[in-house]
Amino acid sequence: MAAVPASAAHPPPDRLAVAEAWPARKPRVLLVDDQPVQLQVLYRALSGPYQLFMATSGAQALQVVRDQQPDLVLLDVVMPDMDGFEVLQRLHAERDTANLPVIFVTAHEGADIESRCLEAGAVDFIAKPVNPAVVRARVRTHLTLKFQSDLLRTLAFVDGLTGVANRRHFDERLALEWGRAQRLAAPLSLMLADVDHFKAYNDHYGHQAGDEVLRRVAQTLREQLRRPTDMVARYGGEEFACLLPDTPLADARTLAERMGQAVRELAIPHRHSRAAPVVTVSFGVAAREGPALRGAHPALLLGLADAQLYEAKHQGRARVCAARLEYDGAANVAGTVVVSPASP
Ligand code: GH3
Ligand code: MG
Ligand code: MG
Repeated sequence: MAAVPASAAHPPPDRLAVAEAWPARKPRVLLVDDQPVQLQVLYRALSGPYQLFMATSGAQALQVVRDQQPDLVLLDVVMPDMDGFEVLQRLHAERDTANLPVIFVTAHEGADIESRCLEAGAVDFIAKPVNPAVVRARVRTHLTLKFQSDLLRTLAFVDGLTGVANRRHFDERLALEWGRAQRLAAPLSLMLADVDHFKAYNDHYGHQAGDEVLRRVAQTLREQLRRPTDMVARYGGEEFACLLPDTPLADARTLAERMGQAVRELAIPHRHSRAAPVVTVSFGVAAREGPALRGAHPALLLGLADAQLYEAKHQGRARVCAARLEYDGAANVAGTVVVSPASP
């Protein structure tokens, strides 16, 4: 039989949903088998359209997953030391790899082993000796499903207009970070940023120009963040929220000042603002610091940031107001969390 050219054997993704979901880079596939000759068969079947990684033991496979973050794993079931079932179990136990699709490859035949593989959480099953065309087809199908679900997950967490995180994503992260900060007695800051006199901006320059302002403000706030754990989200309308783990109030306040200055420096004319001749933002910042505040809830931090934002608006806009969440002297009494002035 004449060799099939690689391009014909691996047609490019053509359907719209597929084309949108597949990344521009080559998909990454990890091949795991304790027998090098089996690895070679899989390698030959898949080389070309994919970036391939290989491992000859379960332990090595877990290491490659950590180092290379593949999109899909073809996993031999029977291996000495750690078999495929155990590898899969360990992948599912880790948050980062819990959704990594795994296709089992095994010489054992029969409905029994097949159903055991699928029950263990594999997305599919390929019998040895493998048929290269079947391997290619299954890999393509499962990569497509994987990229589509990645895309959906991303879309569910991103604000369509500005590209930053959406409210839902922010609320989830706030709950997580609040719990972590309370447990570790770590500082956590929260910032609410609201565009000043934005209704007047829309009225004068039009809604589309307003949308463009929101995009540029979101981008500018994001550019000022320094740590990978910092997050900016569209909280609603023309209001943004930043979550800053391990950041005490004084640092969050400095960051808010810098963000405010960066937005000013965009120099977007705003003839109908009473705060400045350009687009500006007001900030309310709140932080929890020190030991766990018993009985306190993340909504209290949000409420405090909101109260500070209100104060910033009240004082004339285009400024930062900040406060710390703490007890009012009666230590460890739930519900006595009060506003205190920011430390200098
Ligand atoms: P303040 O300085 O007190 O914040 O005044 P403001 O005019 O910014 O506040 P107000 O809450 O009165 O108005 C907010 C405006 O933001 C009104 C609304 O039309 C506009 N807005 C909310 N979401 C969007 C959006 O997605 N796009 C555009 N262009 N405008 C929006
Ligand atoms: Mg506003
Ligand atoms: Mg508002």
